[in-house]
Amino acid sequence: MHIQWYPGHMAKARKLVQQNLKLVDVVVELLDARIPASSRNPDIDRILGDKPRVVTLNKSDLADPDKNKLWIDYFQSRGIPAVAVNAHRGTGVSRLVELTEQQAAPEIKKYMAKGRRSRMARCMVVGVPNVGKSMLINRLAGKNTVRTANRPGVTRGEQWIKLSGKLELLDTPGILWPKFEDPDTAFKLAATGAIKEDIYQPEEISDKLVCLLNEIAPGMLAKQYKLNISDGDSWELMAAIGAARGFYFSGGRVDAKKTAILIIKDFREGRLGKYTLDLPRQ
Ligand SMILES: Nc1nc2c(ncn2[C@@H]2O[C@H](COP(=O)(O)OP(=O)(O)O)[C@@H](O)[C@H]2O)c(=O)[nH]1
Ligand SMILES: [Mg+2]
Repeated sequence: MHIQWYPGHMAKARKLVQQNLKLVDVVVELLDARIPASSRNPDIDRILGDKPRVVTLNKSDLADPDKNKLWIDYFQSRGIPAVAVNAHRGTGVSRLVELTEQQAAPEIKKYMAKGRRSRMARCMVVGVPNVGKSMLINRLAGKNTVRTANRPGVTRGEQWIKLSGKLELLDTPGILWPKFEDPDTAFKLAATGAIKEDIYQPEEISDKLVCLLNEIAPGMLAKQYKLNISDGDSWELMAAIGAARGFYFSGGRVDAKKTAILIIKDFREGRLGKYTLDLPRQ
């Protein structure tokens, strides 16, 4: 799904999140583990305020495992519990439920301190498009598709899913916009597939991606694509990759677009290895 973000849409998205925020004790802030900075909504801290949260690095199966640890430490050192998950397979998901329950506990205590009977803690998933919100919600729901009745105040159709004896999840995620106005962020969103490539030329994304991968993992592309050169600038490498695959026009020139699309697809699907394109700011 691709969303065109205009100021009106952004205001509406923010308002929807703010409305649901009032109903929950904890927010599961979902990020793409390959680009934890670039897949973060630029206003998220202001929008969430002091609402307890758990930062969740999804698609951790496609990211560098050491960098996953680095990012988790980064958030935890700032007082935000963080966990790496793979919504596709369910890895890390029980740890996520545990952390969310832990974050909710003080909220429930505060609630009971007002003399009320204990209640279930509630949480919701928030993130930019394509981070895996729907997949995570489905994964968390699992067999618990028996959903509790609508509560007043919730948008019609939204329901609560019981995740444990203590915790319920809103079945509708909050969708916020990414920092697409920053060119480096836009490139990383495009490279990982969060922004549809029809907005960008594949050659441009592939050029930047090859540069970056060449920095992170020198020699990897030559090895993966069995190139007859071991190094070169991004255009030399792309031309060699196209040649190795036999992507030629009838005149003998390498089909740069076809080559670019192949490289981007191989990267997105993890065939070139596990890479994290964003590093935490020290
Ligand atoms: N490899 C991998 N792919 C995932 C994971 N979670 C989601 N995806 C894929 O990411 C894409 C977007 O997921 P979706 O749940 O629709 O994202 P949403 O827009 O945030 O709701 C889909 O193609 C999913 O198959 C994950 O943990 N690992
Ligand atoms: Mg979705």
